[in-house]
Amino acid sequence: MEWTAATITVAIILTLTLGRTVMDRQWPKAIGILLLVGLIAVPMMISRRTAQSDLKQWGAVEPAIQTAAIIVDTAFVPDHIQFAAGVPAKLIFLRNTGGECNEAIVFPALNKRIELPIGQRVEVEFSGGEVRRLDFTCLKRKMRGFVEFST
Ligand SMILES: [Cu+2]
Repeated sequence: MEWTAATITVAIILTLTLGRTVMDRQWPKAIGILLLVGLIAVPMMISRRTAQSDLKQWGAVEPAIQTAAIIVDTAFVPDHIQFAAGVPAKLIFLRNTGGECNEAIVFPALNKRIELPIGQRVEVEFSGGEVRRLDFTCLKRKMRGFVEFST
């Protein structure tokens, strides 16, 4: 249900009326109002859900995915990425032959180790819901980088 001025007004009136009937112990009236609300709200919610699944079927509500690539050499290039919070994100790591302990990277906060075979594209996906900064390092923690989700 959309929270337009009209639906908010109706909701306030119904809540006040319902409150009064409950205080006056007019139970049949209170039940009547609740049934009325159900009769209006349930079909609205069902039609809304149907509309959304139709949209999904047509690919219209597929979330956009932010992507960025990082070259892993003797350093991470670039060494930090900025993403918008609340949007799914994908980091693509591409490891060159440079560096000593780059066969994997670590995201300490996620307790995650990601193997980086030379010359292969490795994708790391984030739901991106929260505002946060995630650091990552090479295995000896000499090379450092981070990805930041901000508003
Ligand atoms: Cu290293």
